[in-house]
Amino acid sequence: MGARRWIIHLDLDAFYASVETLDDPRLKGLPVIIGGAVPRSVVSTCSYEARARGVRSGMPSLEAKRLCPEGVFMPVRMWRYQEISQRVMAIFRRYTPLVEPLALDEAFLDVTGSIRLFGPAEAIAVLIRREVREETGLTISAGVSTLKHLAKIASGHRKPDGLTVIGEGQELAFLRPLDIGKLWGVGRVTEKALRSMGLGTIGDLADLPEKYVQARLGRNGHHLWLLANGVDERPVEPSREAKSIGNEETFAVDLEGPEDVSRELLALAVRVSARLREEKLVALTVTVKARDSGFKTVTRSRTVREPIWQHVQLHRLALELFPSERKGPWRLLGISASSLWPAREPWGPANLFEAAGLRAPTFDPKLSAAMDDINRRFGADRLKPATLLESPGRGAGRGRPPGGPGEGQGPGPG
Ligand code: TTP
Ligand code: MG
Repeated sequence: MGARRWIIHLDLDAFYASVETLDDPRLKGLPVIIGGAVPRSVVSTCSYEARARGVRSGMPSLEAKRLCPEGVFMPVRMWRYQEISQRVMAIFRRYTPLVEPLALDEAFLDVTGSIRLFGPAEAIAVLIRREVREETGLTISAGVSTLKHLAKIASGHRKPDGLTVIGEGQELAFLRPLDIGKLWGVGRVTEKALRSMGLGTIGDLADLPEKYVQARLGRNGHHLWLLANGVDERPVEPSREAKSIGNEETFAVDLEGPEDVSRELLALAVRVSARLREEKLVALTVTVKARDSGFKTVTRSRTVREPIWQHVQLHRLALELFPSERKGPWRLLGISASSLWPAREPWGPANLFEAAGLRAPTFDPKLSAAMDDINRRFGADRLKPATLLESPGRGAGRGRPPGGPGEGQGPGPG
Protein backbone atom coordinates (compact mmCIF):
# COMPACT_ATOMS: atom_id res chain seq x y z
CA MET A 1 0.00 0.00 0.00
CA GLY A 2 1.32 3.41 -0.92
CA ALA A 3 1.00 6.44 1.30
CA ARG A 4 -2.58 7.33 2.16
CA ARG A 5 -4.18 9.95 -0.09
CA TRP A 6 -7.36 11.87 0.42
CA ILE A 7 -9.47 12.42 -2.63
CA ILE A 8 -12.71 14.39 -3.01
CA HIS A 9 -14.98 13.98 -6.03
CA LEU A 10 -17.47 16.79 -6.55
CA ASP A 11 -20.39 16.78 -8.98
CA LEU A 12 -23.03 19.50 -9.41
CA ASP A 13 -26.63 18.36 -9.11
CA ALA A 14 -28.75 18.26 -12.29
CA PHE A 15 -26.24 20.72 -13.66
CA TYR A 16 -27.76 22.19 -16.86
CA ALA A 17 -31.26 22.11 -15.35
CA SER A 18 -30.06 23.79 -12.15
CA VAL A 19 -28.39 26.58 -14.12
CA GLU A 20 -31.60 27.22 -16.05
CA THR A 21 -33.51 27.38 -12.78
CA LEU A 22 -30.93 29.72 -11.33
CA ASP A 23 -31.34 32.07 -14.30
CA ASP A 24 -35.13 31.85 -14.24
CA PRO A 25 -36.35 31.21 -10.68
CA ARG A 26 -39.90 30.64 -11.95
CA LEU A 27 -38.67 27.16 -12.94
CA LYS A 28 -38.05 26.22 -9.33
CA GLY A 29 -39.83 23.00 -8.36
CA LEU A 30 -40.85 22.27 -11.95
CA PRO A 31 -39.84 19.26 -14.07
CA VAL A 32 -37.23 21.04 -16.19
CA ILE A 33 -35.93 18.99 -19.11
CA ILE A 34 -32.84 20.13 -21.01
CA GLY A 35 -32.60 19.08 -24.64
CA GLY A 36 -34.19 20.34 -27.80
CA ALA A 37 -37.85 19.90 -28.50
CA VAL A 38 -36.71 18.90 -31.99
CA PRO A 39 -38.15 15.49 -32.92
CA ARG A 40 -34.93 13.48 -32.93
CA SER A 41 -33.19 15.19 -30.02
CA VAL A 42 -32.27 13.58 -26.72
CA VAL A 43 -32.50 14.69 -23.11
CA SER A 44 -29.19 16.09 -21.82
CA THR A 45 -30.36 16.16 -18.26
CA CYS A 46 -33.40 17.09 -16.19
CA SER A 47 -34.35 18.35 -12.77
CA TYR A 48 -34.97 15.88 -9.97
CA GLU A 49 -38.70 16.63 -10.30
CA ALA A 50 -38.55 15.28 -13.85
CA ARG A 51 -36.47 12.31 -12.71
CA ALA A 52 -39.27 11.37 -10.35
CA ARG A 53 -41.40 10.91 -13.48
CA GLY A 54 -38.85 8.56 -15.03
CA VAL A 55 -37.12 11.04 -17.33
CA ARG A 56 -33.39 10.33 -17.76
CA SER A 57 -30.29 11.67 -19.53
CA GLY A 58 -29.91 10.20 -23.00
CA MET A 59 -33.61 9.46 -23.40
CA PRO A 60 -35.28 10.61 -26.65
CA SER A 61 -37.10 13.89 -26.01
CA LEU A 62 -40.29 12.36 -27.39
CA GLU A 63 -40.25 9.67 -24.74
CA ALA A 64 -39.59 12.29 -22.06
CA LYS A 65 -42.59 14.24 -23.33
CA ARG A 66 -44.73 11.13 -23.06
CA LEU A 67 -43.59 10.37 -19.50
CA CYS A 68 -43.83 13.97 -18.41
CA PRO A 69 -46.20 16.01 -20.61
CA GLU A 70 -46.02 19.06 -18.33
CA GLY A 71 -42.21 19.07 -18.52
CA VAL A 72 -40.59 22.41 -19.31
CA PHE A 73 -38.27 21.75 -22.25
CA MET A 74 -35.27 24.07 -22.52
CA PRO A 75 -32.43 24.21 -25.06
CA VAL A 76 -28.81 23.65 -24.07
CA ARG A 77 -26.91 26.92 -23.41
CA MET A 78 -23.39 25.58 -23.39
CA TRP A 79 -21.61 28.92 -23.01
CA ARG A 80 -23.51 29.63 -19.80
CA TYR A 81 -22.64 26.23 -18.34
CA GLN A 82 -18.99 26.83 -19.22
CA GLU A 83 -19.07 30.16 -17.44
CA ILE A 84 -20.44 28.62 -14.25
CA SER A 85 -18.10 25.66 -14.59
CA GLN A 86 -15.10 27.99 -14.55
CA ARG A 87 -16.31 29.66 -11.38
CA VAL A 88 -16.85 26.34 -9.66
CA MET A 89 -13.45 24.99 -10.74
CA ALA A 90 -11.88 28.20 -9.38
CA ILE A 91 -13.45 27.49 -5.98
CA PHE A 92 -11.95 23.98 -6.07
CA ARG A 93 -8.51 25.46 -6.78
CA ARG A 94 -8.61 27.50 -3.58
CA TYR A 95 -8.09 24.25 -1.71
CA THR A 96 -5.57 22.40 -3.88
CA PRO A 97 -3.79 22.80 -7.19
CA LEU A 98 -4.46 19.10 -7.79
CA VAL A 99 -7.82 19.46 -9.54
CA GLU A 100 -8.73 17.07 -12.34
CA PRO A 101 -11.91 18.13 -14.14
CA LEU A 102 -13.81 15.19 -15.62
CA ALA A 103 -16.57 17.22 -17.19
CA LEU A 104 -18.01 20.72 -16.91
CA ASP A 105 -19.66 19.88 -13.62
CA GLU A 106 -17.35 17.40 -11.91
CA ALA A 107 -13.77 17.06 -10.75
CA PHE A 108 -11.44 15.06 -8.58
CA LEU A 109 -9.39 16.90 -5.95
CA ASP A 110 -6.38 15.45 -4.19
CA VAL A 111 -6.40 17.31 -0.87
CA THR A 112 -3.75 15.24 0.92
CA GLY A 113 -1.41 18.22 1.08
CA SER A 114 -4.15 20.68 2.06
CA ILE A 115 -5.18 18.99 5.31
CA ARG A 116 -2.61 20.78 7.47
CA LEU A 117 -3.94 24.10 6.26
CA PHE A 118 -7.69 23.50 6.03
CA GLY A 119 -8.45 20.50 8.23
CA PRO A 120 -9.50 16.95 7.32
CA ALA A 121 -10.77 16.07 3.84
CA GLU A 122 -14.35 15.96 5.10
CA ALA A 123 -14.07 19.51 6.43
CA ILE A 124 -12.67 20.66 3.10
CA ALA A 125 -15.61 19.06 1.30
CA VAL A 126 -17.99 20.89 3.65
CA LEU A 127 -16.27 24.21 2.94
CA ILE A 128 -16.31 23.72 -0.80
CA ARG A 129 -19.95 22.70 -0.86
CA ARG A 130 -20.86 25.80 1.12
CA GLU A 131 -18.81 28.14 -1.07
CA VAL A 132 -20.28 26.72 -4.26
CA ARG A 133 -23.78 27.21 -2.90
CA GLU A 134 -23.12 30.73 -1.64
CA GLU A 135 -21.19 31.96 -4.66
CA THR A 136 -23.08 30.30 -7.50
CA GLY A 137 -26.45 29.38 -6.01
CA LEU A 138 -26.01 25.73 -7.07
CA THR A 139 -25.88 22.58 -4.96
CA ILE A 140 -23.03 20.15 -5.39
CA SER A 141 -22.62 16.62 -4.08
CA ALA A 142 -19.31 15.33 -2.78
CA GLY A 143 -17.65 12.01 -2.04
CA VAL A 144 -14.54 11.65 0.10
CA SER A 145 -12.31 8.59 0.11
CA THR A 146 -8.73 7.39 0.04
CA LEU A 147 -9.46 5.91 -3.40
CA LYS A 148 -10.29 7.69 -6.61
CA HIS A 149 -13.03 5.37 -7.83
CA LEU A 150 -14.65 5.27 -4.40
CA ALA A 151 -14.73 9.06 -4.16
CA LYS A 152 -16.57 9.06 -7.49
CA ILE A 153 -19.08 6.45 -6.37
CA ALA A 154 -19.54 8.23 -3.04
CA SER A 155 -20.42 11.59 -4.59
CA GLY A 156 -23.41 9.93 -6.25
CA HIS A 157 -24.44 8.09 -3.12
CA ARG A 158 -26.64 10.78 -1.57
CA LYS A 159 -27.50 12.96 -4.52
CA PRO A 160 -28.73 15.67 -4.70
CA ASP A 161 -26.92 17.95 -2.25
CA GLY A 162 -25.24 15.04 -0.47
CA LEU A 163 -21.93 14.42 1.22
CA THR A 164 -20.62 10.89 1.70
CA VAL A 165 -17.37 10.24 3.53
CA ILE A 166 -15.77 6.81 3.43
CA GLY A 167 -13.31 6.62 6.30
CA GLU A 168 -9.97 4.93 6.02
CA GLY A 169 -10.47 1.19 6.47
CA GLN A 170 -14.17 1.43 5.51
CA GLU A 171 -13.54 1.10 1.78
CA LEU A 172 -14.42 -2.57 1.30
CA ALA A 173 -17.37 -2.49 3.66
CA PHE A 174 -18.84 0.33 1.57
CA LEU A 175 -17.95 -1.13 -1.80
CA ARG A 176 -18.89 -4.79 -1.50
CA PRO A 177 -22.68 -4.64 -1.11
CA LEU A 178 -23.12 -2.14 -3.96
CA ASP A 179 -24.72 -3.21 -7.23
CA ILE A 180 -22.12 -4.26 -9.81
CA GLY A 181 -23.36 -1.53 -12.17
CA LYS A 182 -22.13 1.11 -9.73
CA LEU A 183 -18.48 0.20 -10.21
CA TRP A 184 -16.80 3.09 -12.01
CA GLY A 185 -15.77 1.96 -15.48
CA VAL A 186 -18.56 -0.55 -15.90
CA GLY A 187 -20.54 0.56 -18.94
CA ARG A 188 -23.71 -1.01 -20.23
CA VAL A 189 -21.95 -3.72 -22.24
CA THR A 190 -19.64 -4.76 -19.41
CA GLU A 191 -22.51 -4.69 -16.97
CA LYS A 192 -24.38 -7.17 -19.13
CA ALA A 193 -21.32 -9.42 -19.34
CA LEU A 194 -20.85 -9.30 -15.57
CA ARG A 195 -24.50 -10.10 -14.92
CA SER A 196 -24.36 -12.99 -17.36
CA MET A 197 -21.52 -14.32 -15.19
CA GLY A 198 -24.07 -14.40 -12.37
CA LEU A 199 -22.67 -11.39 -10.52
CA GLY A 200 -24.94 -9.02 -8.62
CA THR A 201 -22.72 -6.99 -6.30
CA ILE A 202 -19.22 -5.58 -6.40
CA GLY A 203 -18.32 -8.10 -3.67
CA ASP A 204 -19.36 -10.95 -6.00
CA LEU A 205 -16.79 -9.76 -8.52
CA ALA A 206 -14.13 -9.26 -5.83
CA ASP A 207 -14.55 -12.87 -4.65
CA LEU A 208 -13.93 -14.46 -8.06
CA PRO A 209 -10.40 -15.66 -8.84
CA GLU A 210 -8.59 -12.88 -10.67
CA LYS A 211 -7.41 -15.25 -13.44
CA TYR A 212 -11.01 -16.21 -14.20
CA VAL A 213 -12.19 -12.60 -14.48
CA GLN A 214 -9.28 -11.78 -16.72
CA ALA A 215 -9.99 -14.78 -18.94
CA ARG A 216 -13.61 -13.68 -19.31
CA LEU A 217 -13.12 -9.93 -19.67
CA GLY A 218 -9.51 -9.41 -20.74
CA ARG A 219 -7.44 -6.50 -19.50
CA ASN A 220 -10.45 -4.50 -18.43
CA GLY A 221 -11.39 -7.48 -16.27
CA HIS A 222 -8.11 -7.23 -14.40
CA HIS A 223 -8.69 -3.51 -13.83
CA LEU A 224 -12.27 -4.00 -12.63
CA TRP A 225 -11.26 -6.85 -10.34
CA LEU A 226 -8.69 -4.60 -8.66
CA LEU A 227 -11.27 -1.81 -8.25
CA ALA A 228 -13.75 -4.30 -6.77
CA ASN A 229 -11.09 -5.27 -4.24
CA GLY A 230 -10.51 -1.68 -3.22
CA VAL A 231 -7.29 -1.18 -5.15
CA ASP A 232 -7.05 2.03 -7.19
CA GLU A 233 -3.60 3.53 -7.50
CA ARG A 234 -4.54 6.14 -10.10
CA PRO A 235 -3.50 9.62 -9.06
CA VAL A 236 -5.53 12.78 -9.55
CA GLU A 237 -4.20 14.27 -12.78
CA PRO A 238 -4.40 18.05 -12.78
CA SER A 239 -2.80 18.51 -16.20
CA ARG A 240 -5.87 17.32 -18.01
CA GLU A 241 -7.51 20.69 -18.60
CA ALA A 242 -4.44 22.44 -19.96
CA LYS A 243 -3.99 19.76 -22.59
CA SER A 244 -4.28 20.60 -26.24
CA ILE A 245 -4.33 18.54 -29.40
CA GLY A 246 -2.57 20.06 -32.35
CA ASN A 247 -0.80 19.47 -35.59
CA GLU A 248 1.47 21.68 -37.66
CA GLU A 249 3.37 21.29 -40.86
CA THR A 250 6.36 22.98 -42.45
CA PHE A 251 6.03 22.84 -46.22
CA ALA A 252 8.69 21.82 -48.69
CA VAL A 253 7.46 24.63 -50.93
CA ASP A 254 5.97 27.79 -49.38
CA LEU A 255 2.24 28.19 -49.89
CA GLU A 256 1.16 31.14 -52.03
CA GLY A 257 -2.55 31.43 -52.71
CA PRO A 258 -5.60 31.21 -50.48
CA GLU A 259 -6.64 27.94 -52.09
CA ASP A 260 -3.42 26.23 -51.07
CA VAL A 261 -3.76 27.63 -47.58
CA SER A 262 -7.35 26.45 -47.32
CA ARG A 263 -6.43 22.97 -48.50
CA GLU A 264 -3.55 22.61 -46.04
CA LEU A 265 -5.71 23.87 -43.20
CA LEU A 266 -8.23 21.22 -44.14
CA ALA A 267 -5.52 18.54 -44.01
CA LEU A 268 -4.52 19.73 -40.55
CA ALA A 269 -8.16 19.90 -39.44
CA VAL A 270 -8.68 16.30 -40.54
CA ARG A 271 -5.75 15.12 -38.43
CA VAL A 272 -6.70 17.13 -35.36
CA SER A 273 -10.32 15.99 -35.50
CA ALA A 274 -9.24 12.36 -35.85
CA ARG A 275 -7.20 12.68 -32.68
CA LEU A 276 -10.05 14.37 -30.84
CA ARG A 277 -12.32 11.49 -31.73
CA GLU A 278 -9.67 8.95 -30.85
CA GLU A 279 -9.38 10.45 -27.38
CA LYS A 280 -13.15 11.01 -27.16
CA LEU A 281 -12.75 14.73 -26.54
CA VAL A 282 -14.46 17.87 -27.73
CA ALA A 283 -12.75 21.27 -27.83
CA LEU A 284 -14.00 24.77 -27.17
CA THR A 285 -10.90 26.67 -28.27
CA VAL A 286 -9.20 26.59 -31.65
CA THR A 287 -5.82 28.17 -32.38
CA VAL A 288 -4.27 28.78 -35.77
CA LYS A 289 -0.57 29.34 -36.27
CA ALA A 290 0.94 30.70 -39.46
CA ARG A 291 4.60 31.42 -40.18
CA ASP A 292 5.60 33.32 -43.29
CA SER A 293 8.75 32.90 -45.36
CA GLY A 294 10.42 35.65 -43.29
CA PHE A 295 9.86 33.54 -40.13
CA LYS A 296 7.24 35.93 -38.74
CA THR A 297 4.74 33.85 -36.77
CA VAL A 298 1.15 34.79 -36.07
CA THR A 299 -1.14 32.81 -33.75
CA ARG A 300 -4.81 33.53 -33.29
CA SER A 301 -7.35 31.68 -31.22
CA ARG A 302 -10.99 31.79 -30.47
CA THR A 303 -13.14 30.11 -27.86
CA VAL A 304 -16.54 29.17 -29.14
CA ARG A 305 -19.82 28.20 -27.55
CA GLU A 306 -20.40 24.99 -29.43
CA PRO A 307 -18.19 21.96 -28.89
CA ILE A 308 -15.80 21.32 -31.75
CA TRP A 309 -14.74 17.86 -32.82
CA GLN A 310 -15.24 17.57 -36.57
CA HIS A 311 -12.84 18.59 -39.28
CA VAL A 312 -15.43 20.79 -41.02
CA GLN A 313 -15.82 22.87 -37.87
CA LEU A 314 -12.08 23.09 -37.30
CA HIS A 315 -11.52 24.05 -40.90
CA ARG A 316 -14.20 26.73 -40.91
CA LEU A 317 -12.81 28.32 -37.74
CA ALA A 318 -9.24 28.03 -38.93
CA LEU A 319 -10.14 29.90 -42.12
CA GLU A 320 -11.85 32.62 -40.10
CA LEU A 321 -8.86 32.97 -37.80
CA PHE A 322 -6.25 32.81 -40.53
CA PRO A 323 -4.40 36.17 -40.87
CA SER A 324 -5.56 36.64 -44.46
CA GLU A 325 -4.69 40.35 -44.35
CA ARG A 326 -1.06 39.27 -44.55
CA LYS A 327 0.58 38.40 -47.79
CA GLY A 328 2.56 35.23 -47.11
CA PRO A 329 3.98 33.13 -48.66
CA TRP A 330 3.57 30.66 -45.84
CA ARG A 331 6.15 28.15 -44.76
CA LEU A 332 4.32 26.68 -41.75
CA LEU A 333 0.70 26.27 -40.73
CA GLY A 334 -0.73 24.72 -37.59
CA ILE A 335 -4.07 24.11 -35.92
CA SER A 336 -4.59 23.18 -32.30
CA ALA A 337 -7.65 22.46 -30.23
CA SER A 338 -7.78 23.18 -26.50
CA SER A 339 -10.26 23.64 -23.63
CA LEU A 340 -10.84 19.94 -24.01
CA TRP A 341 -13.70 18.12 -22.39
CA PRO A 342 -14.65 14.48 -22.49
CA ALA A 343 -17.33 13.65 -25.05
CA ARG A 344 -19.07 11.09 -22.97
CA GLU A 345 -20.95 8.15 -24.32
CA PRO A 346 -23.72 7.64 -25.01
CA TRP A 347 -24.63 11.25 -25.64
CA GLY A 348 -21.48 11.85 -27.64
CA PRO A 349 -20.80 14.97 -29.64
CA ALA A 350 -23.48 14.23 -32.20
CA ASN A 351 -26.27 14.22 -29.68
CA LEU A 352 -24.82 17.22 -27.94
CA PHE A 353 -25.26 19.08 -31.20
CA GLU A 354 -28.82 18.02 -31.62
CA ALA A 355 -29.63 18.76 -28.02
CA ALA A 356 -28.19 22.22 -28.42
CA GLY A 357 -30.40 22.76 -31.47
CA LEU A 358 -27.25 23.65 -33.42
CA ARG A 359 -26.66 23.33 -37.13
CA ALA A 360 -26.39 19.66 -37.96
CA PRO A 361 -22.83 18.59 -38.71
CA THR A 362 -22.29 18.54 -42.47
CA PHE A 363 -19.99 15.56 -42.16
CA ASP A 364 -21.52 12.27 -41.12
CA PRO A 365 -20.07 11.24 -37.71
CA LYS A 366 -20.33 7.58 -38.69
CA LEU A 367 -18.34 8.30 -41.81
CA SER A 368 -15.72 10.18 -39.74
CA ALA A 369 -15.44 7.23 -37.40
CA ALA A 370 -15.16 4.78 -40.27
CA MET A 371 -12.47 6.97 -41.82
CA ASP A 372 -10.52 7.03 -38.57
CA ASP A 373 -10.80 3.28 -38.28
CA ILE A 374 -9.52 2.61 -41.79
CA ASN A 375 -6.68 5.10 -41.38
CA ARG A 376 -5.72 3.44 -38.12
CA ARG A 377 -5.61 0.00 -39.65
CA PHE A 378 -4.10 0.75 -43.03
CA GLY A 379 -1.87 3.68 -42.18
CA ALA A 380 -2.58 7.33 -41.60
CA ASP A 381 -4.10 9.43 -44.36
CA ARG A 382 -5.38 6.55 -46.51
CA LEU A 383 -8.82 8.11 -46.52
CA LYS A 384 -9.45 11.82 -46.64
CA PRO A 385 -11.77 14.40 -48.10
CA ALA A 386 -11.51 14.52 -51.89
CA THR A 387 -10.01 18.04 -51.90
CA LEU A 388 -6.93 16.66 -50.19
CA LEU A 389 -6.14 14.09 -52.86
CA GLU A 390 -3.66 16.52 -54.36
CA SER A 391 -1.51 18.45 -52.00
CA PRO A 392 1.28 20.74 -53.19
CA GLY A 393 2.99 21.06 -49.83
CA ARG A 394 3.54 17.36 -49.50
CA GLY A 395 5.38 16.51 -52.68
CA ALA A 396 2.60 15.91 -55.20
CA GLY A 397 2.92 18.58 -57.90
CA ARG A 398 0.29 21.26 -58.26
CA GLY A 399 -2.51 20.29 -60.57
CA ARG A 400 -1.34 16.70 -60.87
CA PRO A 401 -4.18 14.21 -60.87
CA PRO A 402 -4.46 12.05 -57.79
CA GLY A 403 -2.84 8.65 -57.75
CA GLY A 404 0.52 9.72 -59.20
CA PRO A 405 3.64 7.63 -58.65
CA GLY A 406 5.04 7.40 -55.18
CA GLU A 407 1.82 7.95 -53.33
CA GLY A 408 -0.67 5.13 -53.25
CA GLN A 409 -4.11 6.61 -52.83
CA GLY A 410 -6.81 4.76 -51.03
CA PRO A 411 -10.37 4.87 -52.27
CA GLY A 412 -11.56 8.40 -51.53
CA PRO A 413 -14.94 8.91 -49.90
CA GLY A 414 -16.20 11.06 -52.77
P1 TTP B 1 -24.13 14.59 -14.83
O1 TTP B 1 -23.30 15.07 -13.70
O2 TTP B 1 -24.02 13.15 -15.21
O3 TTP B 1 -25.67 14.84 -14.54
P2 TTP B 1 -26.37 16.06 -13.80
O4 TTP B 1 -25.37 17.02 -13.24
O5 TTP B 1 -27.36 16.67 -14.73
O6 TTP B 1 -27.18 15.35 -12.66
P3 TTP B 1 -26.62 14.67 -11.34
O7 TTP B 1 -25.13 14.87 -11.33
O8 TTP B 1 -27.31 15.37 -10.21
O9 TTP B 1 -27.01 13.23 -11.45
O10 TTP B 1 -23.84 15.43 -16.12
C1 TTP B 1 -23.54 16.81 -16.08
C2 TTP B 1 -24.14 17.51 -17.26
O11 TTP B 1 -23.70 16.90 -18.46
C3 TTP B 1 -25.63 17.44 -17.30
O12 TTP B 1 -26.25 18.46 -16.54
C4 TTP B 1 -25.93 17.53 -18.75
C5 TTP B 1 -24.75 16.91 -19.43
N1 TTP B 1 -25.09 15.55 -19.87
C6 TTP B 1 -25.60 15.38 -21.14
O13 TTP B 1 -25.69 16.34 -21.91
N2 TTP B 1 -25.98 14.12 -21.53
C7 TTP B 1 -25.88 13.03 -20.71
O14 TTP B 1 -26.25 11.92 -21.10
C8 TTP B 1 -25.35 13.22 -19.39
C9 TTP B 1 -25.25 12.06 -18.46
C10 TTP B 1 -24.98 14.49 -19.02
MG1 MG C 1 -23.76 16.38 -12.13
